[in-house]
Amino acid sequence: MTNMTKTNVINLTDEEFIYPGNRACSGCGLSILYRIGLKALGRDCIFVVPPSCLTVMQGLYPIAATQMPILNGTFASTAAIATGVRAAMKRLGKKTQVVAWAGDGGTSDIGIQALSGALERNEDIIYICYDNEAYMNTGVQRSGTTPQGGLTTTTPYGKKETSKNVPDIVAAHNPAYIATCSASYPLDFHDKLIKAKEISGLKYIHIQTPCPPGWGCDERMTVKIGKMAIECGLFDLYEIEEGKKKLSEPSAKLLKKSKLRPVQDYLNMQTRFKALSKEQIAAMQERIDQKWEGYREEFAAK
Ligand SMILES: Cc1ncc(C[n+]2csc(CCOP(=O)(O)OP(=O)(O)O)c2C)c(N)n1
Ligand code: SF4
Ligand SMILES: [Mg+2]
Repeated sequence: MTNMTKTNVINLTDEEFIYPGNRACSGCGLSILYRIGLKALGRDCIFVVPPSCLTVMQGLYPIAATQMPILNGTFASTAAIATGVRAAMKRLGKKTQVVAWAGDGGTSDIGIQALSGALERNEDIIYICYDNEAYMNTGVQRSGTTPQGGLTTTTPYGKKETSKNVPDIVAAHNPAYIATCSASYPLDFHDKLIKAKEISGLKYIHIQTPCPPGWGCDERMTVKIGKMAIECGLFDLYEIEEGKKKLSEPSAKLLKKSKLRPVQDYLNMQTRFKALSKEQIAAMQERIDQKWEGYREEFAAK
């Protein structure tokens, strides 16, 4: 975001787009994102949302929490519905932003074919995946993005498989814009949305979203855990435009450090990782170290 003023708590609009009081758990990372994200999107937008914690948070007419129109669809068709709504808006000569906003289950597993199609056609929509790393709304079942070793009700001894890297899958389609975000940096998310609104074609935003009941942590630790994921180099904030990847500030500043915080600090904050063995944690640390060695070579000279 080089050509625009960064948003801070002083210049962030006071206007609210959700009514106070909703059904999110206290400490929900999604509720932080939703409130701030709507401030960036503004009133001229329509949401397309599959079953998820977000549908519960938004509520049902006539007591919906959100002030903008929302279409609730089936899991498999989120990106397809958004495509159709955007085409209708275009036919009416309207610039209305169409925003598909889905969970990790709805994106990485059940909705991936419609998303892949929309990506390939480079549809003019914003697609947001808030990744709380499991099917939370139905009681914490494993999803494609649940980390290896993570405890869920369907992986009671820890998930065996590695997680899908959804931004990488999306990047293989070469859409107009990709960004990763964190619920712990809502203003970074805000400004990436402002930028996405100005770009035509498909804009994909993937957000790591701590969830206290699903991750097994105290409600007041949400923001700290999200920040820790970045500080230990596990989850990285970046943008990809025209095929070029650029680290965003919270991650870019880590390039100057020769050693990052150990991933163990992040894992210790959540009971979902208590089944991990020492060997699994060492392997995880090794993968992070290798990734950052690559980043230092790739970005340090620029
Ligand atoms: C086809 C279909 N399968 C299962 C469900 C039940 N269901 C509703 S919400 C949900 C969990 C969604 O998980 P995710 O997309 O990660 O969103 P989260 O609940 O974590 O916010 C499931 C499985 C459904 N509504 N439709
Ligand atoms: S289960 Fe997690 S994502 Fe869902 S409302 Fe509660 S804290 Fe938020
Ligand atoms: Mg989820």
